[in-house]
Amino acid sequence: KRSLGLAVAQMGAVNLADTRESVVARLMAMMREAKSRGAEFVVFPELALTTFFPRYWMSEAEAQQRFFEPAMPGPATQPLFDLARELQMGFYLGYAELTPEGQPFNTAILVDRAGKITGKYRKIHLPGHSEHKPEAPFQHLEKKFFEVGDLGFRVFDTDAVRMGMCICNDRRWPETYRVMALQSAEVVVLGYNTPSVNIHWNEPAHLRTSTHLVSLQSAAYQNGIWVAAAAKCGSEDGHHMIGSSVIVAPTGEIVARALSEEDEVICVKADLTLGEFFREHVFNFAKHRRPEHYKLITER
Ligand code: CDT
Repeated sequence: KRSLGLAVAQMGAVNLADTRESVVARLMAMMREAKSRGAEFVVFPELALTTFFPRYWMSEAEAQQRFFEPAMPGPATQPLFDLARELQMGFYLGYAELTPEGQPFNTAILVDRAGKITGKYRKIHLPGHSEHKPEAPFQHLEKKFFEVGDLGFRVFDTDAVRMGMCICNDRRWPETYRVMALQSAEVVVLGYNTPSVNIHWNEPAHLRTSTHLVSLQSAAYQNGIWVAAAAKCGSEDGHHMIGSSVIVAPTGEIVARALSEEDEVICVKADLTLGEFFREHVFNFAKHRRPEHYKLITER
């Protein structure tokens, strides 16, 4: 049986005053713990290096200066790559990317056990708004601070596992996973920052967690894939975000779930052959899909 020691490193709050160096030290401590528990790959959150800054109104220039990475690895993040090579541990990391041309993206990378970047993804489904909402308790300015990702939903063979990536709001859209499953993804990894309060409508608090879970569980089952999702959660300077980081099997079942809203590692030995049964039988795409009846999906 092919298997992968798969860990999710949930993060508690990163406050505005926290330095990149202190955050990287937390990530490194969790990478070491994941290794000691048998992991070969660890998933870190979306925008893992800073507070979830789209909640604050400021200019694009100020956001880029304070929260974006012009280089990856950069001086503060290099130690994480060095540790990955030392421990022979792959990872997913979300961060705010500023390209040499000045384009801002909400980005995630895949890094292999040699500490080399093997894949990049730029968030496609950007939630929120671009205008100032002074009446709201906080902002959700992803549409102001980021451009729509331009790399599509690709898959990457990393240490002999076919992996796909997405970021936060992408996880709620079935097309995200289906496009990667059509490229034979075996594992989809993602990070998220989900505020407990929805500023757009009066959503009951419990739905923030249940819609998160139902999205991941249905996607895992309907595509015969493992899904591993890492939250940044807890109260960042008084702004609470949900936890419930999980690892979901291709059966749609949650096999590990974080209990806390703090830094916490969850870990499983993921049987990569499990998804094959689903992809050979009920979800044998080549045999049973009827794309001629799905055209509307790409036309609208
Ligand atoms: N980071 C992110 O994409 N969060 C969104 C919040 C949606 S409410 C504007 C999410 O889907 O969890």
